[in-house]
Amino acid sequence: MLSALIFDVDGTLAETERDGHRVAFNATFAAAGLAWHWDDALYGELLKITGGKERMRHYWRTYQPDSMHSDDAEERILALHQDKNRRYAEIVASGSVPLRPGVKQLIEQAQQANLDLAIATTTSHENVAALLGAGLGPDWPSVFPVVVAGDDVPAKKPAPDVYLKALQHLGHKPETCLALEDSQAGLAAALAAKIPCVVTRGIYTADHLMNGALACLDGLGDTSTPAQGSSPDGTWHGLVDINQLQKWHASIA
Ligand code: XBP
Ligand code: MG
Repeated sequence: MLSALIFDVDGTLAETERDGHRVAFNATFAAAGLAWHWDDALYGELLKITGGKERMRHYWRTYQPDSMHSDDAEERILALHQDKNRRYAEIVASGSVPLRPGVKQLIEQAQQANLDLAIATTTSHENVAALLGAGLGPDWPSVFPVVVAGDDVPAKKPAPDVYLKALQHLGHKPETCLALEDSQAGLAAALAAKIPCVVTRGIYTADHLMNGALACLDGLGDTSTPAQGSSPDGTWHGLVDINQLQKWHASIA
């Protein structure tokens, strides 16, 4: 029986990457006097590297090795990341990065069904607080009592670490939970922790291979725009609500 939903954050709860993190990274680079600019297409490539600090390190080494000295690069990357997160928090607090359609409703339905709710993300606690504060209001920590962030564990997604730690906090077996993810790396992380996973593809993950997903859809859907994709029942379209997730989950028990 389904006992908990474990949500990814970036791309799953909201389309935070293109209009949130990316915009904040670029503003940070400009303010720091770095001639770095991540356009939409390049950012899609760079997302293969999970984690903002890791992404900047990779970009510096691969694309702009002469732009920083190795002696103080690590220190600068940490400072850039802090500034990026401050700017990201301002962007999401302005309300310009809303929760994806159906997310708030699904969370409310899961609460009514007495399911536990958790977050397993690559991003930081501060960024989760900024997004959920704006999307769910100040009481969001009572909605998500378990939040595991990238820097809480040795390895970020696609490693299973954040999911394994979330399972520990929840006290549930992996097969009784369901992960919600938007990306190949997130799906791989959930499956490596043996948690069944429903994927809602996003802007940057429309062409990711999603082998092993319990269902793979283009979103949760809403009353005017049903979700479409594949499910245990074959090609599927409709609204992904808690009853549907419970049915899909029961089909693999
Ligand atoms: C997605 C990520 C993150 C964000 C930026 O995380 O890879 O790195 O792009 O966040 P998820 P930080 O989908 O698991 O939520 O800069 O805080 O790393
Ligand atoms: Mg994601």
